[in-house]
Amino acid sequence: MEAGTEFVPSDFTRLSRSPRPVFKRKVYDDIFQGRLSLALAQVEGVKVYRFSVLPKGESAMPSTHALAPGSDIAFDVLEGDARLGLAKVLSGCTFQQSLRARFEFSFPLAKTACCLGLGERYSSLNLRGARHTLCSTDNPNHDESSDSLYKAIPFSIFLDDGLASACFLDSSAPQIYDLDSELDGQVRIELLSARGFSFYYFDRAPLAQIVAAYTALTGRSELPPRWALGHQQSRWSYPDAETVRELAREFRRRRIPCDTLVLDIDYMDDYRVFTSDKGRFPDFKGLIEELARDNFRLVTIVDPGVKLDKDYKIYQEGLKLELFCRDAKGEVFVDRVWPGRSVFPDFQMEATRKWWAEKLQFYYDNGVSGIWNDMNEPAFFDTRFIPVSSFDELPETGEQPFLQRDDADGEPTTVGHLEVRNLYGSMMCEATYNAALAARPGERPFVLTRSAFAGIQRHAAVWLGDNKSWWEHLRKSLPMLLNVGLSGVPFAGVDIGGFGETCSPEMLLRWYEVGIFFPFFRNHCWLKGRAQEPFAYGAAVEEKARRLIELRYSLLPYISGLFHEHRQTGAPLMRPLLYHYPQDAMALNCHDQFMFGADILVAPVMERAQTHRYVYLPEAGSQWTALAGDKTYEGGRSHYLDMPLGTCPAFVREGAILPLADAMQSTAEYEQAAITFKVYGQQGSAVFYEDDGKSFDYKEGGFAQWQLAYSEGFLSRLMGGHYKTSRRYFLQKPDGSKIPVQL
Ligand code: MIG
Repeated sequence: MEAGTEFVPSDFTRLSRSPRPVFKRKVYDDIFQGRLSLALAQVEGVKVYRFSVLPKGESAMPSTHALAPGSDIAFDVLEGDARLGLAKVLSGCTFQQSLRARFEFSFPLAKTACCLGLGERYSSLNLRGARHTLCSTDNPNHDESSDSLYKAIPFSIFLDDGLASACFLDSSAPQIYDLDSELDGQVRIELLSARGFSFYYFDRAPLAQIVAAYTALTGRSELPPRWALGHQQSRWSYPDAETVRELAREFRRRRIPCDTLVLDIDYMDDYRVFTSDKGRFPDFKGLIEELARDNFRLVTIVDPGVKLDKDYKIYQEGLKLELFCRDAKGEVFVDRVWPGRSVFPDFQMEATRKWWAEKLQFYYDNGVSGIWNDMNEPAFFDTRFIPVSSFDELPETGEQPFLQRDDADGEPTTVGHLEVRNLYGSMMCEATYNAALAARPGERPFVLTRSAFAGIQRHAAVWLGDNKSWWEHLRKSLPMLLNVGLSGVPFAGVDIGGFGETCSPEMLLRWYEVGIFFPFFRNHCWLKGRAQEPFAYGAAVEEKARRLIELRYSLLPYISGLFHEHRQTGAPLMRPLLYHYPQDAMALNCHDQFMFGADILVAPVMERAQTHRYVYLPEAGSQWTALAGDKTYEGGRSHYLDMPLGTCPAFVREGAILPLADAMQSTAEYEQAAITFKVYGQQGSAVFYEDDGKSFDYKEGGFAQWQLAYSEGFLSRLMGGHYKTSRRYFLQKPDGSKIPVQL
């Protein structure tokens, strides 16, 4: 499971490393002979150019499933030479096919441009000055040498002088982005593939508009079920029913809000997916019912590896239906993962996805609320991948670790695994999402995934895998999540407290201080370290953690509004400061703070034994108010602030009105909770959104969207929808007084 170690089959070593030291970048001639075309569409006011490449011998453009079905964006084919056309719109861009399975793009990068996006990168916010490889990899060691991680999202953004442009290279094959690592002012993109692909260029526009256009193309997240926005508690593993019951009791007894308990791999019978262990979970369904009575949801992990066991029904079925990946000799591909020797569903085929979705009914029949897809890069214990960045080109199909069959366009064609590896996780999630829809028609699914390709936001939330209980990983979670968000994925988080190693009480609190602003809000860790639940470190820590988690619940009306905003505009919830303040030089270089929506700025402490920090608040002439405590600060400068343990490191923009819910133990109490509209500054305005938090009725008017305004008095105007609640609403005026209001 270590990344970057050597590889099988032995043939591959031939391709792995150059025998001589290399002093120069290899330069290739162009050998391209296929078909090119350039087309243009206006998407969200952005000019989007599509440069399509069909190499000689390829008959059709393969589908990567990245584009949202039914997004019906019409591209007009542009006359003339496509290459020259591309060089004109993306000025100075060259394109060539260098080898049978290698394509290259290169274009100049403005001196001051900041590079963003590319999904999950172990990097600070600006990705410039490095090479970034996109090839889904289970790398449990996230450090400075990390390159590929679990996700591969080929959407790169270049921000310069207040405007952004972007590229989306829609291919599921490995890609390497060299973002001026040679300091020669060039972006070089290598695509290691022999198949056709499309390269989209988004012409200069404000960053928010670029993200809007990209998500118009690849889709946006539907609204998540409300419970999934609450606090989730996980561990590898809570091993038996009694532990789970006790965990639930502890949360309620201590009045620490929590919605969801998560079962990791040990709930299964010897790691066989679609089973539960009869000994440790004698009444799986009964346990879930019991938890539900106490307003807990249960999420279970599902891995793709199917145990190779001739007496196991799932294995027998998949074998008979020929749904598992096979090697070049036609043998079913076998590798070890948690169940021991295992086989791997070929999710590239629709038949496999349908079958998997049917099998997933096991969980829904038992009352499970959401599915957590792990190990879906896919990860193997034995097969080691040489970093693809050391390949000159993609190995021939027959030389790849195994083959897959692609039936996106009808008759299945055989394709080497590496051509579609980056899609494996996303295809598993598509199956899972559809399974949830089938099992619970009309209910919003919750799917969580580790591996993902462009467009994943349509089917799943993501978390960033095996971080560690390190201060550096707490710090890195900000820029990493920010780039994930800009890559179209709003519902994202990292393991609070850190997954590996051992968390300290101080670290847990600091992580919760910022974690309450992660869209996906889950505490998770392995079994080896110390327990990491919010009550694991004594009364003083518990009290502070409780207050922070309570604050998360009070923000739920605001958070629901942000998801609604994402659906309308593609905006992520966590945004770099430059998203809202692109002309502010301080904002441009800031990766230890972020905006949570347009109204809240978060500036957490992420160092051990640190009780103060500089907080930069943008916009001279405006005023910011601490979300907790109500102290005010001037905008347009930095402040050196006292931030003791347990602090809420958030500041609210002047002119905002935040909808804040009364405290609750779980989202089951949400509909009864009163909401207070709190005005920040002497006057304010806001859009307030609400719906039932569980169905898709919002697509047919089952929501209410209000325009709120306060100057001397309070005004509300219904802008859309007809959803009504019986809850009470209050207004908290600038002087602190609170009065009931009607919507
Ligand atoms: O090889 O299921 O990232 O969250 O607890 C480790 C056990 C497999 C990796 C996931 C982690 C999960 C763990 N999994």
